[in-house]
Amino acid sequence: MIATINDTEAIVASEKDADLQRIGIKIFNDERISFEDGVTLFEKGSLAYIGSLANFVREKKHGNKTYFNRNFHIEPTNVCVFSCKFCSYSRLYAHKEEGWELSIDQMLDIVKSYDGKPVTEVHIVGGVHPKMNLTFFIDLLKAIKSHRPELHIKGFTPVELDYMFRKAKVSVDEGMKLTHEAGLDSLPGGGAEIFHPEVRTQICDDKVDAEGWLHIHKAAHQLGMHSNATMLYGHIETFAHRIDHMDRLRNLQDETGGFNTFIPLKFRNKGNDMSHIAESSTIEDMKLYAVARLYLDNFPHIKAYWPMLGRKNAQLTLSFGVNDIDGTIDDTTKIYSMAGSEEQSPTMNTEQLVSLIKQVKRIPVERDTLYNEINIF
Ligand code: V47
Ligand code: SF4
Repeated sequence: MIATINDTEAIVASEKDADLQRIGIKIFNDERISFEDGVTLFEKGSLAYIGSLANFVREKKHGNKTYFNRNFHIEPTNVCVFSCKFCSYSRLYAHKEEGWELSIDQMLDIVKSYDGKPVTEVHIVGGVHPKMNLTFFIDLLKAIKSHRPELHIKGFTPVELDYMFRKAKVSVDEGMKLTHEAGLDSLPGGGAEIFHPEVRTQICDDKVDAEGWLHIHKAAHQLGMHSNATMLYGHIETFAHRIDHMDRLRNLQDETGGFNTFIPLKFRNKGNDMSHIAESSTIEDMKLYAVARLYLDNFPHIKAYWPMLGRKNAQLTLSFGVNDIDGTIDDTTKIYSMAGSEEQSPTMNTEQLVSLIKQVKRIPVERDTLYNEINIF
């Protein structure tokens, strides 16, 4: 149910803090909130207050609609030249016998196993293997497209792309053009972590930096491609680092309009070099989703990635600004089960996903990658 004028006045009146009231009025008047406002929401806002504001924005943009898509994942390898401290998934090249690496034929077999099934997207993301180069991935993209041309390929983070472009000695613009022409349709949101160098140098010092990440997404947008953006939160970052991250994304979105969705990723602490850091509470998770909805006024969608949050918490996010809960995912997705997610086998069929959304009185809508509506349930 969309909030009325009286509801919005009541929400602001329920708040005693003058700064929070002022921010609430800005939201209801459709005014952009500032960097300081974002930090204030984290520092002083109660879950009830910022949640109500975020739900107002969510319902104004999308009513009760909650999107999901039918997709599957391919993870070409978990061998990786980088050593992100939060990663439970990668195996250094020196220990590559402990990891996996798929050939083009093996990946094509995964695509073929979905023949006749109504999936609309394949999400390809993995480690950075020194032998899987630009030519290898161009051949993979072409092979998938020639087998199933209408399947949308969302693939490769700037971490993978930056490495393959540099090794092939092509510029970002050339590299993006080559991969796009070979069949890459859009970019997923991974590899963003926390942009601010005070955090990035501590948790993932050796991979592409913030400027490089944003440059690759900008180049993709300039070719007419869309993309997502993530933020890995709940470890050593401060509230200001979170807002800085969202601010850089909001600025690029003002320029290009190419982002579809923002996906907060909750740090999970099992089996990595940051296991001593406690995971964030559900209250903090919901606040993060709400502030993201309020700060990223130019992002159409906020997505909760349920394999990591768990089904119940993903359901809860739908009251805190989220309007998308990703897709029906094949159980080849290992990145989260290896980092301690509740969802050891992250598959949900469409019926289960639809009933999860209906249980909390929202309207399930199957979408394609670009949010064209396929089915309303
Ligand atoms: O960049 C790695 C994250 C990301 C951990 O665009 C971890 O639709 C939590 O970006 N705890 C890759 N997170 C996955 C990704 C993604 C997922 C779903 C949908 C989309 C999309 C993109 O996984 C990495 C990193 O931030 N990650 N380790 C961990 N221990
Ligand atoms: Fe490699 Fe990605 Fe893991 Fe970092 S998060 S070590 S880039 S697989």
